[in-house]
Amino acid sequence: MTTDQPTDSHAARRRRLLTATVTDVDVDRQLAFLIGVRFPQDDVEVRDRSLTELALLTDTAGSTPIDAELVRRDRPDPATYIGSGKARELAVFTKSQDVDVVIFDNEINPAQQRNLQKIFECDVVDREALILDIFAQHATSREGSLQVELALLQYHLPRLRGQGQSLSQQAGSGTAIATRGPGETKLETDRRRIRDRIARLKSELKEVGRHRETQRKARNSSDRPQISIVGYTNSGKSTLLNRLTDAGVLAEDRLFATLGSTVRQLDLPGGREALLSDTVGFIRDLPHHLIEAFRSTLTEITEADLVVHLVDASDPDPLGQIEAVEDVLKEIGAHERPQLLVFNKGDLIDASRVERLHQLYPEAELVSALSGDGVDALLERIGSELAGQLVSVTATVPYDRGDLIDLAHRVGEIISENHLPDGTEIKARIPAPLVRRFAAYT
Ligand SMILES: Nc1nc2c(ncn2[C@@H]2O[C@H](COP(=O)(O)OP(=O)(O)OP(=O)(O)O)[C@@H](O)[C@H]2O)c(=O)[nH]1
Ligand SMILES: [Mg+2]
Repeated sequence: MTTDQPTDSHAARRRRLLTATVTDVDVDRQLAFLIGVRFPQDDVEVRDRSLTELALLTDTAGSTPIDAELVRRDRPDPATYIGSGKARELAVFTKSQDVDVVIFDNEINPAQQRNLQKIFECDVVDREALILDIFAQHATSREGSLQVELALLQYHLPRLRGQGQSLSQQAGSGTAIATRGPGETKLETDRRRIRDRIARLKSELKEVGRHRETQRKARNSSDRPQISIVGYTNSGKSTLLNRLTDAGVLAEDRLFATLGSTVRQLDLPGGREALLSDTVGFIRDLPHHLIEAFRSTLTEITEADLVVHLVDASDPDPLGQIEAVEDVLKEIGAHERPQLLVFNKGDLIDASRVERLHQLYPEAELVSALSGDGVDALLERIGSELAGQLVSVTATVPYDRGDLIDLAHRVGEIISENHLPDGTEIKARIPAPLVRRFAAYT
């Protein structure tokens, strides 16, 4: 970028950012300038898309991204990430535009953040802080608020420690002796307060988690299989839940519209019942602190009988989104659950893209949660995926154990049923964990 004479690509990027994000100009919104850094091993398109996504995140967080810059570097500068010369050059521009906040797409450390704030003379944050901020603004449930606060404090704690190190370094060099005593003491107090609060939040969350576990167990006493919809943020998970179950949850063209999780009963073809849940969306480089804090919300996924991985087929980079979601699934320990890949927003893509996705992922389903196209086939497919997990059982169940016959009807497939003098002879395919309930009658 040149600060006085924007180049073509600069102007084009600005236009794209603005049309991608700013729906109406609001003078009260903070103005943000975005910076991404591309290293030699990075794919330029991927970094560019990541920067566009950062613009959407910025908009979601309530700031207006006025411009963005993709800086090339061989490696990060230890003091300022982008190099102090580049930082000063960009600062001329941001000051001339009254920018309130500079947002980095890449992760910057606490020392770099402080140095950059001095140069830009405004707030400097990174993608992680931005995502945490969005969660903090939008968390509504008690559990969600506790989780977000925990993530925020864990993010800030090492940043406080960073200040402490610089204070003691100054003290060691003999330049800031006067500040050492009170500085260290205040820092110690702040740190202790934060640690105490973190401990309290963790124990409160444990309590909430126990409650959630009890609810989950109660729901599950009926042994209905559990299906979790997962996917990149804005891929249409809530729309699909609504389409399949009349759940009536909020679905919006916005990143992170959903921050909690919702469970609804799903009626599968053939009369089987299952539980379907929708939860918080994932994103590239989802902050580790958030994953940690939201672990209990995400447990549902790690215990699902089937994970429906929903992908926005109309996204410029669906494969990148799939990878990002796989990364999070791995991190929460859910990548080995049975998974069904489903492309959504089929109404928005042309035949050649359908063909290409089909070649790349022949086993995947394609639907439009919005129009309902492909949804019946998806239900059939979910039914057969779950049925693949069924095992055959033949038993003669006494008439006073009608509950077992009901169970087989609800969660399994009935092959035959004969009423004999000493009970009902049933041949069925049922989920493996339930076979032992029939053991006495086989
Ligand atoms: N054209 C089209 N739009 C869709 C489809 N499914 C969802 N959408 C739209 O995509 C946007 C996001 O949908 P949501 O259901 O909120 O997505 P989500 O995955 O729950 O998103 P988060 O909760 O924010 O992570 C909404 O504007 C939906 O109307 C579809 O099949 N076709
Ligand atoms: Mg949602």
